[in-house]
Amino acid sequence: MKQETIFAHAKFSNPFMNASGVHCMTIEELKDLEKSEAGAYITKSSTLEKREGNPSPRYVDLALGSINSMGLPNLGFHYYLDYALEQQKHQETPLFFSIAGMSQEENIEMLKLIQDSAFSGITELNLSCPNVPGKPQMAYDFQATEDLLKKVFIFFKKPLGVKLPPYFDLVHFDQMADILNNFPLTYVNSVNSIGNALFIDSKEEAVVIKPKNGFGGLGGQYIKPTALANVRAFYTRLKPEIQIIGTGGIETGRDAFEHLLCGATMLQIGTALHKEGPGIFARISKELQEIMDEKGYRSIDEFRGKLKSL
Ligand code: RRO
Repeated sequence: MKQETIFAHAKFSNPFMNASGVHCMTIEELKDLEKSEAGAYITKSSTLEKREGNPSPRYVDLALGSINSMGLPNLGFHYYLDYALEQQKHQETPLFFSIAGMSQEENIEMLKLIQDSAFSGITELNLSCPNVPGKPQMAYDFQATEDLLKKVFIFFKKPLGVKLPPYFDLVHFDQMADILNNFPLTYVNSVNSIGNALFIDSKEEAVVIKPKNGFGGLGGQYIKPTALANVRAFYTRLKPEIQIIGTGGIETGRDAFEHLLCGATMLQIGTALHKEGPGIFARISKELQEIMDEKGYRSIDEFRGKLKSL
């Protein structure tokens, strides 16, 4: 395979990893990812304390994607930090650590604990969970995002990326990129699920998930064009030191190729991993390789970001 990827000054065997939330809640699931063909993997976004999350059914696979309103269930920050510290002693696959505090203070507290720990990997700050009733997606509040990052970078010196929700207006891409360019961020991950979609079973005349009267985050094929737009928009607006992780609608090697053309460096898979399991990483990496061989590309760097305009 010729998919070696340099990200955050480290080398990865390929660009593929899970999207936080899928197959990464328990140590057992994390271990499955570690022994898969993924180039890296990431923990479920955590809060300081363990959370049960929303009532079930709260995740449903759809023909063209998925809808979820998990509500940030997780086993608590220290469960994942203890695993990460143990894992890095005999690391086979690099591990990213995801956090999603319910407030600015909680995010700062977790980041201080990471800063003061021996964790030497990359942290992802999730600013875009759409599913906690009463809690807006932080990154739709531009001022709050800027305030948080100002406070964080006073003390946080380890590699840090942010997971963003999708944006739908060019002015919003401009405004968010202007904010992010002021900080020593390692990466931007676009996109989280498209928040608060409503999927209906017309035979039953009912919604398909229980929380929030059926409203939930949309993932999978439905969202690929939006994800590609967000990857491209940030790739063309952010300073080159800020790399991009492309997430949204990656199910085949061709989807991966498209995200890379838009400028992504790493690629996260959520819905399709949930449907297929960790075996997806070997398949998708093989499919990407077939496309690269057919086109005569010897490395991803030869085509990354090189999407043509008409
Ligand atoms: O747990 C969730 O409901 C969830 C989270 Br934290 C997130 O960031 N994105 C998503 O689709 N679901």
